Amino acid sequence: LPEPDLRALDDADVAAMFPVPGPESSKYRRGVLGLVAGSDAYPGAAVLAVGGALRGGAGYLRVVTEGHALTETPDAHAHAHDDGDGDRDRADDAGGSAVGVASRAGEFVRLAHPEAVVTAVRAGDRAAMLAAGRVQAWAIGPGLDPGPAVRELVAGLLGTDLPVVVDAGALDPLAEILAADPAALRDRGAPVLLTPHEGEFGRLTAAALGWDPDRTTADLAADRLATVRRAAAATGAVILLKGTRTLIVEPAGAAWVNTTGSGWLGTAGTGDVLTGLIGSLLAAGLPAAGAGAVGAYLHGRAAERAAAPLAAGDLPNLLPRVIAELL
Ligand code: NPW
Ligand code: AMP
Ligand code: MG
Repeated sequence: LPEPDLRALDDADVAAMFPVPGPESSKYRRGVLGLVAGSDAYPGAAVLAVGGALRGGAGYLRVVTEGHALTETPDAHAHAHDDGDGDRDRADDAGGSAVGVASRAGEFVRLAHPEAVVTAVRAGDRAAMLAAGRVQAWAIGPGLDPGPAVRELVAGLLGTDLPVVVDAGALDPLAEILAADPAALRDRGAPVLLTPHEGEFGRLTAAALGWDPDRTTADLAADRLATVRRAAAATGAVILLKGTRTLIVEPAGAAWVNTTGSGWLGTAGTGDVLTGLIGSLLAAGLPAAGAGAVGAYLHGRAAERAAAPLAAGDLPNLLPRVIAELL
């Protein structure tokens, strides 16, 4: 088969793919997104990703944040018991919420976006994360603290049959999983979409594939598309490489290039908004590359409509106008 060409995204492509709810729609049919984001150090990343997800049209947004077990509060004693193994058992299994866990990022999200349903879980508690009900796609990474606990959560999501977006603090943990099991993504039934910036792409390919980071930087400069195609083929992931002209590349080589955006997007937190937006499109049922392409296009168009200088938090509320222009 000839290698598929690169396609430049335009308004018509995006309008055709954007999921518009029909008369039979409900919050569950629209798409339930599970978003794992935020930490004590970066609660803002979770807030920004939630903003992107809500204005991307998620029907139901479940946010999972890592927190700390409460050991002394009367509330924790009222709802949970300690069976002596050093763990605090969860008393509330119904909603999967980990009673007795406090999370700074979770509180930020609750205050900023009351629409989101937040569950705080202990670091690395994949069972509590996966107890979030009716989730149709997952997004993990903005503001997470990369390490063994996040690796547990990523492994838990890879064990589901749902599509997953992996960004930011979840990329290094995913790379470790891939280094140990190169077929980890190929063997699952649903796609994984990675959304690195160039620095993250260098770290990811070094850890997962053993690429030399300096050589990768040179390869990207010489032929960006070919380099991302090699990484997508080798990992089995759809890769969205962020930058001036964001590329979205499938493992088999089919690729899109984004045509919207401006230099004002080079500001902290814009990538976190994009991850939430893409997650909501994935939960609505778009294929992984389509969700990445539509998300990148709308995100860039929102930046074009924003008052300068842009702040990342401006982007979500510009999305309704951008979407209305297209449909
Ligand atoms: P250098 O220094 O240029 O040589 P990191 P991050 C390199 C959260 N955030 N763009 C660069 O190399 C995120 O979600 C929270 C960027 C450097 O070594 C993450 O969880 C916010 N970097 C976490 O912070 C708002 C590039 O990569 C390294 C690059 C860290 O994310 C901000 C930087 O990568 C942020 O979104 C490029 N095009 N090219 C909040 N308000 O809560 C090369 N690099 O260390 O992963 O840092 O992207 O800031
Ligand atoms: P992150 O580094 O994860 O915060 O993501 C940054 C976001 O801003 C990505 O969507 C990039 O594609 C976008 N971006 C950064 N710089 C530029 C630029 N000069 N032109 C267009 N988009 C940019
Ligand atoms: Mg980022």
